[in-house]
Amino acid sequence: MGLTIAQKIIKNHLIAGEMTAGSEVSLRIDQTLTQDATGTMAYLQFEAMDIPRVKTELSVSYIDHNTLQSGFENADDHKYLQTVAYTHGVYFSRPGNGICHQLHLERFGVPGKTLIGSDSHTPTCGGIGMLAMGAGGLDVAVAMGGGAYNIPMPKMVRINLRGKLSKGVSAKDIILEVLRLMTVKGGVGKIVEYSGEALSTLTVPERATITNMGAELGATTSIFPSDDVTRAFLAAQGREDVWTPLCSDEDAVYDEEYSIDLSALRPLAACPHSPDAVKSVAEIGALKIDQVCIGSCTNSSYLDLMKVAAILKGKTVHPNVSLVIAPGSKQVLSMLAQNGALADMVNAGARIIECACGPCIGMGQSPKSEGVSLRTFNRNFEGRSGTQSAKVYLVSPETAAASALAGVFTEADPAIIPDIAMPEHFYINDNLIVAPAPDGTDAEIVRGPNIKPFPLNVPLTENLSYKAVLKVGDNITTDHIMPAGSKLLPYRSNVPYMANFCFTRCDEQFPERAKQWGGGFIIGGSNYGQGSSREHAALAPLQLGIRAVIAKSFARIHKANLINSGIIPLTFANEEDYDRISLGDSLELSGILSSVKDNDSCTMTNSTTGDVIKLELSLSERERAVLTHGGLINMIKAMNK
Ligand code: MIC
Ligand code: SF4
Repeated sequence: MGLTIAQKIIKNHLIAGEMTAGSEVSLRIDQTLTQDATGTMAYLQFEAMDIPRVKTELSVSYIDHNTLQSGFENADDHKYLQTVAYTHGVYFSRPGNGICHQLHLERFGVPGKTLIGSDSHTPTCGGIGMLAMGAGGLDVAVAMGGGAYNIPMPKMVRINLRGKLSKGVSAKDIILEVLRLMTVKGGVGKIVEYSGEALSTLTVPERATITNMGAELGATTSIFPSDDVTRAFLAAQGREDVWTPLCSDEDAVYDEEYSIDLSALRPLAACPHSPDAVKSVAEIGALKIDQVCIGSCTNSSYLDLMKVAAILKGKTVHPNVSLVIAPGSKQVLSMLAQNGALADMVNAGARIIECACGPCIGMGQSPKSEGVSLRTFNRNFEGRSGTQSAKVYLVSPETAAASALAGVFTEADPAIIPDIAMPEHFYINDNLIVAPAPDGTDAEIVRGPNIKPFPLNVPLTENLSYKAVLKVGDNITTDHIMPAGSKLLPYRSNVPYMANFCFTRCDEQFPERAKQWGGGFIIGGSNYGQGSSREHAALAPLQLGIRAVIAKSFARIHKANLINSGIIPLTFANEEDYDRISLGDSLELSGILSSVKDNDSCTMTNSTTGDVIKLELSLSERERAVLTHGGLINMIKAMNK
């Protein structure tokens, strides 16, 4: 039987496990990336492992999230990240160089290799045929130390693209259409591969928009073949030598297939507050808008911003709209500056901000109260922009630019969108990448006062009796669990402080209640923990004494983070039992240690109501051991004794 693209890469990197969907596979990881919001924790964990130098082929630490620096905290963390990278063999991308995913695609990604990153949008490099996955910081730390990365073997989905995009319709509209078809939980446990006659019409930056936002499907990753288009992109980046061809076998077998006719696609938008609440721009109509933000790891490439500049050229942004543009990388910004496109944007009234995540993660540029904000980003979760009442729509760069001029939702006029060709040579200057110290150098690692020890769980005991300290609904995101934004992101190295804000978007009293009740269990709906890879969404609950989360289903990365923290993820055998638990009920998991060790199910007694509820445990042997030890760090420590 033939293999899919992802199966070929998995086969080449398989350390242990069977390649049958659902069973755990251990993969050798060639490259890792971290960013500054998750990186401090990852390197603290790496240091705790006592390994002098990373064992990967390449590891890069990027600064792109926490660049507002309204206090000493971020600057201190940046210094720590720079010095820890230098000492342990990690390349360091200085602030100002750009967004990790854009940069990794431009400068480091290699077709056919494996990459994990402590950021959920790491699949961006799937745009050049890399098996690139988001992971918790601890899993990245383990991979840097030469350990395997473990995932349930995903099912394979094929999306066949035919036809050709019309002018004014772009790659963003393709992924929005996929989200409409599959929803934010439709990709859980799956890898999405793109194929079909239309591939030759999609450049690498366009492909990367699609694989980037595949994260919003909950997919393990998304991937394109490595073909002549990939080769041309790598050649233009001066890296043709790393190109290898890679495609699926003709008789490869897929578990699910979709087909999209690009010629029939119209400009789309994801409406508040979910990336899968997709409508056409025409359907939304001439809705008045207050803000437009263009950038993020989804849509900030040279090609995207050249189209934006062409739409803005010679015009003025509508007086009621604030237009903000953040180019994805120094390379993009330099090229726009060199060819005059930057001047077209500035003259039209665009507010140019640094090459970083910025407004995407609520780092500045929060919209006004009740404001309507059009963004070329990938997430529009409630409150993520920093304004709880704002309504964020996710659109393509073309729709964003045209709407910024009109002051209302507008499709871009195809007549004014130029054909922007892929440059034959991108402007290359890697002067903001700092190489690590030669092996054996004894350099100082600088730690600021913002860095506090992270919480550790205790080994699992036979019985756990706690109250339901929080009950939430479906599709809870990691932004609900551990909000980000300019006020909290600076404390990513200070879990005890962050924990005071855990779940406050859903229930302001939660942190206080958890402390008073001495911890507890959380009851969740389906797709619990979707979104970011931030392990803070597990560490903050751990800090507050959460011992188990009982949900209808879990998002992949968050489930792994819970297990790494020693918090037990349990699912309801019958989803209706969710209704038999209320906030404050006393719950007993008796015999949980034995169940975690070798059972796929267990029962929980609701002592408040007398109900006995059947729960399921879907765990690999390795995960059972991690939970028994009370988390991965405890297990590593026990093994090293
Ligand atoms: C995000 O887009 O939510 C982030 C911020 O990039 C996160 C990582 C983080 O929380 O630091 C992600 O996507 O994993
Ligand atoms: Fe940064 Fe936004 Fe991309 Fe996350 S989604 S990496 S915050 S640009």
